[in-house]
Amino acid sequence: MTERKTAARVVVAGAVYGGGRLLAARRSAPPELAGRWELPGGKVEPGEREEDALVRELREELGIETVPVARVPGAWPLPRGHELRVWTVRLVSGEPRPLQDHDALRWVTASEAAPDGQGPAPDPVDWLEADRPAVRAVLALLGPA
Ligand code: DCP
Repeated sequence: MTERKTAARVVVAGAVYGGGRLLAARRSAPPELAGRWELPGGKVEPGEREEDALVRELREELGIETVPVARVPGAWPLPRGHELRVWTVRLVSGEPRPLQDHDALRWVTASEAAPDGQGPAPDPVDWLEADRPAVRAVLALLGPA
C-alpha cells in the first residue's frame, strides 16, 4: 500500500496595500482569537487555487475586488496542521468593510505594522502569532513605505 502524507491545509491571507499602508483586520471570532489582528483571508477549499481562494475570501469578508500580485516567500505554521501563506494583493474596487469574521479594520504604516516595534509606534498592531513573521516578510518584500 502506498503511504501518502496528507499535505498541510492551506490558509491564504492577503497583504492589501496602498498609499504606503497595509490593511489589518481585527478578528471577532472565535473567542480565543477575537480582538487580535490578522492579514485577512481564509482556508483554501479542496481543489481550489490559492489565488482564487484569496480573492473569494476578501470578497466575502471585506466586500472588495482584488488581484493577487505575488506570493510572499515563506509559510507559517498554524494550529491543527494548517499553514499560512500570504500574497500581496492589489485592491481593484470597493472600500473594505468588516462584513464577517472581523469587527474593525485599520490601514497601518510600516512602523505600526512592524511586529517587533522598529522605531516609535504609538499604536502597534497586536497581530495573531502566525501573522507576526508573515507581516515581517511582507514588509521585507514591500520595502520601506
Ligand atoms: N489565521 C491566522 N492568520 C491569518 C488568517 C487566518 O492565524 N492571517 C488562522 C485563524 C484560524 C485559521 O487560520 O485559526 C482559519 O482562518 P479563518 O477562520 O479565517 O478561515 P475560514 O474563514 O476559511 O474558516 P471557516 O471556513 O472555518 O470559517
